[in-house]
Amino acid sequence: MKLMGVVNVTPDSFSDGGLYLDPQAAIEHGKELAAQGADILDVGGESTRPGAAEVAVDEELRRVEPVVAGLAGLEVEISVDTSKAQVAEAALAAGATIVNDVTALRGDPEMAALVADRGVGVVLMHMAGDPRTMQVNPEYDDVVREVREFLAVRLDAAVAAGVDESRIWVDPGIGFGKTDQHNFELLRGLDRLADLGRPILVGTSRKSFIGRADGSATDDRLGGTIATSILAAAAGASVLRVHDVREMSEALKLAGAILDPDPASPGPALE
Ligand code: PMM
Repeated sequence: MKLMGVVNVTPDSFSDGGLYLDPQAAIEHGKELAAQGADILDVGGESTRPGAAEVAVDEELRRVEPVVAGLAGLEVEISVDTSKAQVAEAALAAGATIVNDVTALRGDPEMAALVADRGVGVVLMHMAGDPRTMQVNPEYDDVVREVREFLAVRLDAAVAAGVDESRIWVDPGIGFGKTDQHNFELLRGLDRLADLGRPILVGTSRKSFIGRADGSATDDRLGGTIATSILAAAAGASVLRVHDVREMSEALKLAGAILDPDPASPGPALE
């Protein structure tokens, strides 16, 4: 199980927008998440929340590059959350080793070739529509089947473009063109994505469907984040993208001791 800690360098992300717009503050935040147990730091300069405005490439570069450079050299991998090849290229040059592309390599015609050429990891995420329109009446017959089919097609396309299959992770895109029920169905049915044969990344952290289910405010969704993430892990997710790394890491230790006991160890002490 891997934990991906979120380092947003944006003025408008839904949960932490504006908090870490200053590169130094974002770097400090990333270091803190690494110390708390993050395996990967996901640096993003463009908000993908519903209705978010697009960010010009120069501005995204200006936000992301110094933060990736400032975090490079830590004992963690760095992913860049972008769908722009120019931003990915600069981030890879600055030390990132994974491209987290919410468009699954559809957003920029140069992206697949870049990932293939650099031999880096890539996250292929499902999104219906784009962030401006995706929450307008999303419809599926069987959301798990359709997300699975989409990911299978994008996986084939990535491999055909020369991307090393062993470096690809897939992601159902919780909240990206889905109703609350769709999100629940996906989390329940995650095991149906297992036969894609690739690690599954899930990001539920602080998302609005949690707030609609339990009445919590954006920066107060830890309970729902932990519940959804642990259930996702139990259903087959192997990478969790979260803002609250310390708490998630604690919760995972307990869940792991129960779900994945090491027969050689006496189990957790009952003190
Ligand atoms: N969610 C957000 C941004 N990037 N990337 C992946 N792979 N999966 C996600 O679920 C995902 C993502 C939105 O959350 P944020 O605004 O807090 O970063």
